[in-house]
Amino acid sequence: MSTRSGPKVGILMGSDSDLEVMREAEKRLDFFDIAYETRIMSAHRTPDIAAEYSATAAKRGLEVIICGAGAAAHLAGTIAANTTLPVIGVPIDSSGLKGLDALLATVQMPAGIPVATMAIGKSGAANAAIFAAQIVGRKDAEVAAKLVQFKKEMAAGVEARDRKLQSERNKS
Ligand code: RP5
Repeated sequence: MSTRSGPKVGILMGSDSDLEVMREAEKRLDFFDIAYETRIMSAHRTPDIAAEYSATAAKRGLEVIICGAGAAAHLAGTIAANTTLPVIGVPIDSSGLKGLDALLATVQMPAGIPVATMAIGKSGAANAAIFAAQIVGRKDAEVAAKLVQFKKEMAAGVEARDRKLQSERNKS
C-alpha cells in the first residue's frame, strides 16, 4: 500500500468472489506506489452505493476507476454513467461462460459512455492497473519513471529467458 497521499485509483468489484483476480491490480498499483482504495459494490445488488461512489469519486480526488465484474457485468458501465473519470473494465471469469459474457457486457458500451475494457481475468486486472498508472503518470513524474523501469525490467526478463533457452539448446 502506498504511503503517498489519498487514493488516486478506485478498485471496485462486484463480489468478494472477484477478489483473487482483482488482487492482481492491487499488486501492480503497489509496484507503481499509487495509492488506491478497494471496494465491493454491485451494479445489481447495491445500485445506490455504486451510483453514489461514482458521482462523488472525482471530488474525492480519484483519477481513475477500475471495475471488475463477472457474468452480466454492468458495474463498469454503471460507474462510467455517473462520472467523467476514465473507467477501466475487467471482465471476470466467474460464470459458466468463463468470462465471455462479462467481456461482452463490459466492452459493448453504447456511444457516449466509454469503458476501457481489458482482457478477461488476471491478465486484465494486471493490465488495468498498468493502464491506470499510465493515466496517473501523465501528471506524476515518479509514476512515469516507474513505468519506464517496469518496461525495461520486463524486456530484461524476456531476454534472460531467451539466453537461458539458447544456452540449454546449444548444450544438446
Ligand atoms: C458478479 O457476479 C460478480 O462480479 C461476480 O463475478 C459474479 C458472481 O458473484 P457471487 O455470486 O460470487 O457473489 O456480479
